[in-house]
Amino acid sequence: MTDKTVLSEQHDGWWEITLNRPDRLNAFTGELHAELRAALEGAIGQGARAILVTGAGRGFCAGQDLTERKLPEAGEKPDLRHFLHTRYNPLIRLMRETRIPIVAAVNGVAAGAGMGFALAADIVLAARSATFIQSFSKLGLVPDAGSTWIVPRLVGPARARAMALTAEPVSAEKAEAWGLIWKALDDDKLMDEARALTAKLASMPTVGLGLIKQALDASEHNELNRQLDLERDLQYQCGHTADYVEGVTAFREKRDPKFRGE
Ligand code: T3D
Repeated sequence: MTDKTVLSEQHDGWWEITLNRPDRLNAFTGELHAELRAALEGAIGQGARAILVTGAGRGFCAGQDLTERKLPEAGEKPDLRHFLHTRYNPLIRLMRETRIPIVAAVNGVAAGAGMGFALAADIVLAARSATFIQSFSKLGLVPDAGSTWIVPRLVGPARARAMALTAEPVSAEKAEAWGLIWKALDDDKLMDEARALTAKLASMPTVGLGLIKQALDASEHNELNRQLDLERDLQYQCGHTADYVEGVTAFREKRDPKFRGE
């Protein structure tokens, strides 16, 4: 037993990070934010080549812990900006800016900022029983944790607006059909597949994968000519890696490559 709100387990080149407040569906508190940031930064700092994030118990993450905030008395004006500025925004930036691939295994409901957290991962797998909920509108809030940016880009404006305005749950299977996530899996297969995928990513050319993330992120705002130039420049960098040499050599020698992440 542990009272840690985030568990971090090292494997061969990859880390599994688990939100651990199962009785609160892993809702975010200040403590959980701090432990999650430390776990992600620790894994990256110790040379992780891939990271898996998931939730303990029956939920993935129910967003902000709604019992943590002191509600304002008459006349008081709380500053919710502070919590986005110091907690959610740095978390989403860290996940999007790291060159290490992150897989999310959404084992149950992902609501509010918990959905934004899941979608900040590079590849999102979900159990068929999981649901995705933009629950903010029920509280008089706007979607945060990057949701107003990523959801319309993934599913288009019509679905993004309806999700945000109605707060209706979207099933994992519909999320897959819409392109919100990569794959919905049978509940009992989720963690095995997520771990196998993360281990596979950790054995791939790490520098190249990081540059793929960079290229796809940049394409969100680049026009074609700029993106073509970027592809040229990133390919130049790839050509200097040992993994590029290993990949081509292994192909020519008709054997499996052994990438070192360099
Ligand atoms: O303040 C700021 O920083 C602003 C930023 C906000 C970012 C946000 O994320 S706002 C959105 C916050 N999240 C929500 O609004 C979701 C609230 N939860 C729910 O709507 C439901 O729990 C779910 C739809 C996610 C799941 O429903 P269900 O029926 O499967 O489970 P449940 O019975 O509602 O929840 C189980 C327990 O977890 C329950 O506790 P209990 O009754 O057994 O003692 C419930 O209170 C607790 N729980 C669920 N979500 C939260 C929570 N406790 C605290 N905070 C939660 N977000």
